[in-house]
Amino acid sequence: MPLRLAILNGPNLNLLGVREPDIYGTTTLAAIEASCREYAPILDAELQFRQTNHEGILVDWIQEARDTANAIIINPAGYSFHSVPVLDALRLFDGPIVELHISNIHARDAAHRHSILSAAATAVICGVGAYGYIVALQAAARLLGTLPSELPEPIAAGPS
Ligand code: CA2
Repeated sequence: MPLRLAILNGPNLNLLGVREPDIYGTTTLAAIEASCREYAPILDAELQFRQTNHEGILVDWIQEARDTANAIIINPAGYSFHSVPVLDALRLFDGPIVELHISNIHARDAAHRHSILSAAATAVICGVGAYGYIVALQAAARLLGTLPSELPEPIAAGPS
């Protein structure tokens, strides 16, 4: 049975590639989704890939993932820094949660430095740019113990 991964994106990420390319790069969210969908068969994964500008919708999708996904990959964007409802929803998810940021949030200003959601995450990836989504897919499969054995050795069997 394929791995089911919910990739959830928060506010303003629909504008990726359009504004502030020095921080977030020039890749659009549609191009990121296409890359993830290209990579998914290597992991035998089925993807939900979604973006919303609305906190309640993100909470609904996290709750929905309890029944439809084995792991959540989430770029919560601005909700990272203050959203208790998103934190509470993540805490109710039983599987691995990979929190992902395109930029290195630790190198940002004080308002963008501390994600309160990391307390509910299994893993946090940041600063890898748009490629972080591919790293997150691998991380989710690894955390679920389903990284395929035919992957190149450093990916499949690296240090645990
Ligand atoms: O680096 C990331 O992925 C972030 O989650 C992006 C958030 C930011 O608040 C976090 O600190 C780090 C901001 C997303 C805003 O999206 C934009 C898209 C295009 C241009 C400007 C912002």
